[in-house]
Amino acid sequence: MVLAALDDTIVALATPPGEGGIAVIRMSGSKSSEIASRLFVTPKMKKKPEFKDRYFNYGFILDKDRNLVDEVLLVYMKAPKTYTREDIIEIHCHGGMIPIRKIISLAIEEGARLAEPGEFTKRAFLNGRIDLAQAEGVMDLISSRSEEAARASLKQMEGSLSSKIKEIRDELLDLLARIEVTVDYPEEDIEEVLINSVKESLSLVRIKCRKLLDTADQGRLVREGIKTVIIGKPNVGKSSLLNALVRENRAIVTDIPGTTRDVIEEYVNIKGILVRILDTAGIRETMDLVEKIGVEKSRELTKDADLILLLLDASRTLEDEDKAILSWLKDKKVLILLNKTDKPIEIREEEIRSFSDSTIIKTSMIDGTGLDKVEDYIYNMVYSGQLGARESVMITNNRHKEALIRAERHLGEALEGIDEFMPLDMVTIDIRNAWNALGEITGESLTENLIDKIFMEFCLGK
Ligand SMILES: Nc1nc2c(ncn2[C@@H]2O[C@H](COP(=O)(O)OP(=O)(O)OP(=O)(O)O)[C@@H](O)[C@H]2O)c(=O)[nH]1
Ligand SMILES: [Mg+2]
Repeated sequence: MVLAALDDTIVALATPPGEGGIAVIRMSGSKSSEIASRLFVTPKMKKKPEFKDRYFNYGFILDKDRNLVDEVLLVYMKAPKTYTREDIIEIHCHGGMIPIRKIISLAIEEGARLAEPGEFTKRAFLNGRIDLAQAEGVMDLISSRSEEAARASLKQMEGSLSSKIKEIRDELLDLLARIEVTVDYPEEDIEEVLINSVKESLSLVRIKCRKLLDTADQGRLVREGIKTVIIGKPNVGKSSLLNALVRENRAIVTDIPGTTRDVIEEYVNIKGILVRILDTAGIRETMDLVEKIGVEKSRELTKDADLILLLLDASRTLEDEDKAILSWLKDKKVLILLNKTDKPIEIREEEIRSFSDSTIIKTSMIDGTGLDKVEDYIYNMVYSGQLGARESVMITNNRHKEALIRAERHLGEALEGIDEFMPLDMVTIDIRNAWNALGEITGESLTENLIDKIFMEFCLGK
């Protein structure tokens, strides 16, 4: 990989645009301190030739005609112990569009360049402070919408995935070295022993890749949230369940069957996990066109749901509509809720069991019975009750998943090659491919263009 020239100094607003108490403008590069010293004056209106490392400087920003632009706090952070490993200046000004814009353009007039999206983090990467997976962890932390997503991003930012990948790559490199030595000095008996040990190591590495890949489903749920669809015949309490889970009266609840006509969507945080809940129109045979479209939509939504909450009215016997829904939800991840259990129970669990072996929970939206169990079920869906599962490395990024799939495939091809008695130096091609695919995760084996593309998707000022 070619390192880009990093001799210019970049500037950008690091806080979100809009009005706020303060805004932080950040500069990175060898000229940051020099540029800042030309804009900044102390309360005694003296220019400051030099800033002390990691100290807050109180003063003012003046324009070229020595007009006051804003009252600020300025920090200088000396390279290399900074976010980008370059000299950094942060100007904490008032959070209004005018001072922000003026200060940035003054910095540009003095020789800085407006940063591209993600460029500060890109510099941290190019200067070797963090690898690509860690940089992506930073971005995921910024955009995470639940505690668990933030936790996973933080771990990635700290390098837990990177060190796992490094460990696997080192094993492959070691393997390649072992093969190389014997290919250069071919002796029959060494070859035999070598082939067996290569095979064994390859299988072990492949298992490690697979284990990582197995966490990708969990990773997606943590990152994007669990898409949960509430479904059932009209009037069973679907909208009441949505309201109970989001703890507000979001959806209209009436005793008239067919109240909900369109899909209602809400995000809720259940034990730190993001859950996207969709309340749908009750499913029944209907002549009403609007309702018919709603019913169709409800069915459509169940197709890519992570979890379906099927509500049944416990105070009535199982009806044909319930049976129909139960049959088309076969092979789906369903949690059955027997609702209205505050009333005398008429429904028979054995009858439900002849259609489905999904978990059944008794609930009541009137007194809140069973809601804690529903929440536990959703939480356990992600962490599947495995002890320590929360602590291990998790794949949350599609790019990483895709690279791992390729690495795993190359390792499979290498193993096949050995089984088909291919010469070992041919097998090394597959091993090398796997090693490269894994290197894409940390950024070591990516071209500059692809790296640029990844950072361009990051947000401005980061
Ligand atoms: N007794 C009792 N009544 C409930 C319970 N849950 C909901 N209800 C009542 O049942 C009626 C229908 O509730 P909704 O939440 O609107 O039902 P829905 O499934 O969304 O109905 P549609 O939108 O028409 O499909 C309302 O009168 C609720 O107050 C419960 O657990 N027990
Ligand atoms: Mg409803």
